Amino acid sequence: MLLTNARVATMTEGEAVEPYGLIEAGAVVVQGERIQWVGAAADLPTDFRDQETTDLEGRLVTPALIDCHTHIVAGGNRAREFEMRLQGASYEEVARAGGGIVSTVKATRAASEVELLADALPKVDALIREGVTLLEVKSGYGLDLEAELKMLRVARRIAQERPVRVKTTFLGAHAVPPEFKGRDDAYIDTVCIPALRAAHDAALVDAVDGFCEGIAFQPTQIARVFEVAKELELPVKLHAEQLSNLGGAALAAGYGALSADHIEYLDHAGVAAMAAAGTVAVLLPGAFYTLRETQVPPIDSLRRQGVPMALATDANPGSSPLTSLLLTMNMGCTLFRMTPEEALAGVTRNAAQALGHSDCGTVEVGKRADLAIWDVTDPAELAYRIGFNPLHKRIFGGRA
Ligand code: DI6
Ligand code: FE
Repeated sequence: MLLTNARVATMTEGEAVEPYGLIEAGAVVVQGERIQWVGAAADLPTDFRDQETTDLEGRLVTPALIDCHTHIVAGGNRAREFEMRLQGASYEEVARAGGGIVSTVKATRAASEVELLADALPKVDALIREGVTLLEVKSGYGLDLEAELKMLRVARRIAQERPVRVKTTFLGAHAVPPEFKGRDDAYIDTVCIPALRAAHDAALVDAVDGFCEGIAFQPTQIARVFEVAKELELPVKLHAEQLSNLGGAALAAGYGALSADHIEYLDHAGVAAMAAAGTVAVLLPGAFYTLRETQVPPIDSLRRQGVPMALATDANPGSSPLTSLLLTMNMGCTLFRMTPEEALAGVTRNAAQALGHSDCGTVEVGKRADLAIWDVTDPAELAYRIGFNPLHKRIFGGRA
């Protein structure tokens, strides 16, 4: 397949590279699943010229989008909690009153795999319609062995039902379930860790996550889970510094974490630890917006220290009922003052890095042909519009 007459935002990095890695009057050659050539059409080698050619009429080509942090498999919804919070209850107050994550746990435990899948697919479809080809899905609403495994099996099923790749993350350390109230250490040792081992044995886990927060788990408890992850040779990541600063990002960085996520309350020491470890900052403006948070993540500091920034939906029924990466990009710019180029890198190259994927996220020779073709010419337009989807076509592993 030869795509011509395109503006290609390759999103490659480097000294002599244009913003967005932009190539004008570009062409992309796709062979099977892979990108075989990309560059200015004028430089196209003659052996690539006589192929099935698509004239893109000046459209923009970018890497396909990647949502690197979702809780898209979950039972029920939390519209009532939304109402409570609008009447003044805080997210933490709702959680302490037995609502919040725990109410989704009840609904998730009660749901069958078929029901959970049926609930998740329309949301996955919304992402796909915006050019997503890879998403991460976390467990963490089961909080017992069987229900955690059930969630992860549903997450794996998504990739069989839809043309999309899925990375699964074990998030047993998400909240203390009601039956362990006041016994959080016992929960970690007798449920969370055995469930992680069982899920790993069933080949259901690609990475391990936790929620390090006053209303969830302390750093010492997260460390116990991460020790097991290390033993199992699974990469880790962490919900850190979302509502307060417990030093979670630095803890995660100490384990060579792929990412530290949320990080509104991250301090300089945390940024430095992430920079040293090569840990990606996954920013989740949907949760910031939904919770009407006012503390903005330390974007300038992350930028200055060269910490790669990714953006994700955090799609979940409580703090971020959001299934649009384009809107997430807009929020990253408007709420966090990221540049449109950073926003696009955040849902492509840096999102791939946050998932430990080196085979996608840029338009480069040898990478998977996961591409998005847009009815826009200026790449900044992707982050600028609100509630408008200019996707012309999505290419998944070389298939339109
Ligand atoms: N932080 C979040 O934003 C999600 N999980 C977490 O640790 C939201 C979880 C929820 O409210 O259901
Ligand atoms: Fe989350």
